[in-house]
Amino acid sequence: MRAARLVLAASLLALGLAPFATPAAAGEVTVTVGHQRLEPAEVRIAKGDTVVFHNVDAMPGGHTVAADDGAFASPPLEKDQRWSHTFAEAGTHVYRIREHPDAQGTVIVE
Ligand SMILES: [Cu+2]
Repeated sequence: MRAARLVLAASLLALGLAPFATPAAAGEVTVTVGHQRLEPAEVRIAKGDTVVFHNVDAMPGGHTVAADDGAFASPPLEKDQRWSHTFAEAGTHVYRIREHPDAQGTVIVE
């Protein structure tokens, strides 16, 4: 593994790229998805940030998060599966767990 990492670093240097550089500091927020809950229910992010939806509860068919305005929709997530979406535009998106429509959340992109 160590050798592979060195080879990769050397290759990146040869390409003129900085190896293992920290990517531009785009933010990332994680929302926990459960049977009837989204935590936190409201997240406030900046343009270009990513929200990671982490499903922690097992349910036949999984849990799907989908925005009312169609801005995003995940595939059905199995337990411990994550799905992320990056928000390029400012705006407010109300979304819910499709299988539990009362579990509603909001993503505010400033
Ligand atoms: Cu459920």
